[in-house]
Amino acid sequence: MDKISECILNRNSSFVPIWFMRQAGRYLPEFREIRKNNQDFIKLCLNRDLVKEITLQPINRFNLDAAIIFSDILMIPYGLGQEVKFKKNFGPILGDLIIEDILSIDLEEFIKKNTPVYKAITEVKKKINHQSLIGFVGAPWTLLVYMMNKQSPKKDFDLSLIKNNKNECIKLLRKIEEATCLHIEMQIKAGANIIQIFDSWAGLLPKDMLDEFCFEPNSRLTEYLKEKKTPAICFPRGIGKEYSNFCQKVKPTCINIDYDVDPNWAKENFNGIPIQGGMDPKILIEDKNTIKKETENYLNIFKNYPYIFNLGHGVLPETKPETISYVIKVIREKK
Ligand code: 1CP
Repeated sequence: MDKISECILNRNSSFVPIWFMRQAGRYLPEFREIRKNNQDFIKLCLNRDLVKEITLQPINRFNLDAAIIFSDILMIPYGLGQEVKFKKNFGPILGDLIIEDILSIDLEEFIKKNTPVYKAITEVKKKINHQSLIGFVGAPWTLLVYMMNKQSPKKDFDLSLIKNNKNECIKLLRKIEEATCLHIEMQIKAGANIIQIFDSWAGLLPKDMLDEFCFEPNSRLTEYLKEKKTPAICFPRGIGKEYSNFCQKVKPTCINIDYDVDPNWAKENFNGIPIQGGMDPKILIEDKNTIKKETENYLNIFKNYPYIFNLGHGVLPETKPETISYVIKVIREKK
């Protein structure tokens, strides 16, 4: 069994598996080189050979316990027929959304559009040996936010966009969930053995909307994954103290904490559910002593607890690749 499955399915705490969110990405010069010649990001995500190469870049450099397929959560809106573009120094820009059209779309078409993603997973699987192969999806709420807002909510987001249009949004949420299940199923069939569910914008939800828009869809996806005997790592970023309710209601196989979550509090309040991540990615920009101290802090807290080392969000583009090697060394020397 791969180390991550052993840690989160058997709750084995005798070792700490390591991987990083956005381990393939802009902090790696070899990624920037490929990106420079491939301006169209969606096209890049549909290029089987390059997806395989980019996914393996961090695996070839570092002693990691998992490969995560190089793709994007916005492949779901793309597959559902909404235009998705990425503008330099701005982020994603989505095209007009006609909810009626999306609701009536045939999901065969969705699979067809995303087939290169699944093929790339199968290719990566052939090239790795002991590592886990992580597939992923955006949670329905986070995808709904991008689809309705048509750009990152980081810049501008008004909840009334959804509140004033609630019935239609719920229908759309369900359609997204259906496509998400299919995307999960196809990734597993292609060779992914763990699925991470990114609810990156769960923190935008007021308390009275959390159940319907976050807990319930994550719950159904986690259930779906349990039927498929595949571990689910959930990441409801930004929900603060609601993390403990999330664990109680969703019962994920593993929960990724963000850097605002106190790791000691998490350990005491998540009912033994394996934990992943937590450390602020900004720490990796600091000096070696700080990096060592902060990394060891997480290891000490989770000493006898099933824990996967990762960050509280993705690796920042300004991180030096050597820093990733250093963090791995600190962890391996300690445990
Ligand atoms: O060169 C570039 O500008 C591309 C940057 C980039 C990369 C490297 C984007 C655009 N996506 C990715 C890959 C990606 N996206 C991965 C690869 C696998 C790995 O981790 O190595 C993953 C898991 C994602 C998932 C993703 N995409 C999330 C969830 C995780 C998170 O960061 O919260 C989200 C929200 C997105 C949307 C997205 N795609 C790209 C960007 C810059 C964003 C974020 C936009 C925003 O801030 O709202």
